[in-house]
Amino acid sequence: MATLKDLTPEAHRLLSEQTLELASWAFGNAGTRFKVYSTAGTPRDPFEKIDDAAQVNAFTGITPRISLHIPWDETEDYGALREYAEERGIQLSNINSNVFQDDDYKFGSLTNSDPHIRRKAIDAHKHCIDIMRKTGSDTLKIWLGDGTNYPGQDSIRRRQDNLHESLAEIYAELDEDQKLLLEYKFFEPAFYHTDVPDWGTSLGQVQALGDRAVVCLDTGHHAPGTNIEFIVVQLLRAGRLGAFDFNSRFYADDDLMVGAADPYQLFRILNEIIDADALDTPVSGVNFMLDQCHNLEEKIPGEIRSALNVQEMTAKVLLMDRAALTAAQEAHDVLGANQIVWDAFFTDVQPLLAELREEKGLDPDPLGAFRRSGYLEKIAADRVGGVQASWGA
Ligand code: AFD
Ligand code: MN
Repeated sequence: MATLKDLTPEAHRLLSEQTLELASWAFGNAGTRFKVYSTAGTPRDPFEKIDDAAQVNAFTGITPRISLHIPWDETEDYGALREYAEERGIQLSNINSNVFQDDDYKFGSLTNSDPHIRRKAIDAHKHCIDIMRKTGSDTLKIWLGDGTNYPGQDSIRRRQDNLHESLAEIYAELDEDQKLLLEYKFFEPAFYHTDVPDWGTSLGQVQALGDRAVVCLDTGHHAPGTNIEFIVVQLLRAGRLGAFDFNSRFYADDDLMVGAADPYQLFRILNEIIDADALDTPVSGVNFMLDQCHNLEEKIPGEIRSALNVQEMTAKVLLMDRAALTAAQEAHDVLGANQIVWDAFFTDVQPLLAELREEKGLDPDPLGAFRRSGYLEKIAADRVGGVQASWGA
């Protein structure tokens, strides 16, 4: 069992200053291609999503940012939305493009063989950049559903060339203080090949653009058994790890609560982050985000639980004696080195986290405190009528 005194002053600072970015779409209705279930109280617009995100931050103290998704979060007045968010302690952050839900993109968006479709997709990203200038966002996040379903359907090589050309035009549109975040996913919605399927493709494409293009690693976007922490090391060494989309999976891109399927994997990922001194986002430039869909569980509690899961694994890693680990590694003390990692993973950090929250003036039990707040009952009663937000599939 560990308490705050078991942390070094620097580890205490890192844990205390840790932040995560929430996704606006986590608060909307979500589901699968078979059914999107609705929940009483679901937000009807980005303002209500910000209200819900502000609840997660109010009880956890570590989620002061929100990613928006365009057009799902399209609004008349982004200045008003930004002001509304900032009044509630929430910063509008990454802008996620969406060129995967329009019939014109059936055979691809930025990779499409038809230059008119590519133009439409590029312009959709330029629209996102315009929005970034109004929200004060510094990152354009791109995930493409582009790919093919059968061998021979299209030219894999020409699509890569089209992708580079399209991304280069989008990248050139960015202001000097803005960056491009390219996310990969190994399959779905395309089933034979995906145009940005893996970290190597994303890395190659961003390196061809310039220094302000980086990779987004979504933890649910790898084939089963992938050593994700290895990819973390490689992208960090290349100086191109821009962000995580944290979630967890049992089978595919399940978008489940981070850590729920494999907390040890989350621990190992954070271990490589801390080993590389990359946890401190303002210094490392690595943004830690949640990208999840709460199909069945209540959304705000699901986001609180997820943020606490990341915080818990981070605390465990920060407790590890890295000097002893390095010494054991250099001595080829296999069992000793593994024992250090193992012991850290199984350390109970709840007392430590309770102390940390009390230091911040927060309830030591964020989830219980939120449930006692009555917020869920209030929004279920107040948010009647209108059209509930969903990811619009
Ligand atoms: C979907 C994609 C990807 C992306 C997110 C937001 O799989 O993870 O980051 O939508 O566009 O989950
Ligand atoms: Mn993602």
